[in-house]
Amino acid sequence: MTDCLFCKIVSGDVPAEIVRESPGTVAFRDINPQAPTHVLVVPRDHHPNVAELVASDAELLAELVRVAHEVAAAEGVAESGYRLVFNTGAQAGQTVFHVHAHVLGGRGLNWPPG
Ligand code: IU
Repeated sequence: MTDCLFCKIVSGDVPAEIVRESPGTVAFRDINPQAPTHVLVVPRDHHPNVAELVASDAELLAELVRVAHEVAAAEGVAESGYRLVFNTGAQAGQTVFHVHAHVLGGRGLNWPPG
């Protein structure tokens, strides 16, 4: 999608600090980190949210979750614990409608979330 920010990061038209890539995904640091580790993992293909992704390409969703765990391990937060978040829909706080997993870790995380 030409007007999608994360599509532009995937294509390299918008710069980002990329930390990991796989055949179907790209992982980059969130520009406004909410924890010492805050990385977004996105599919290269445009899908608006996780519900649409699992319906159309469940294997790609599995790859994305696998990469998210690899990011957590590489960042050194897999052992202590990390949070994987898919904000889905505006009321849940989704602001970029290209599905992305937030990988958050490196500090204690409260529950319930805000
Ligand atoms: P959300 O779940 O859709 O709210 O997450 C979008 C995230 O994208 C949010 O954490 C932003 O800080 C992040 N982000 C970014 O990393 N780079 C950008 O240029 C923009 C948003 I705009």
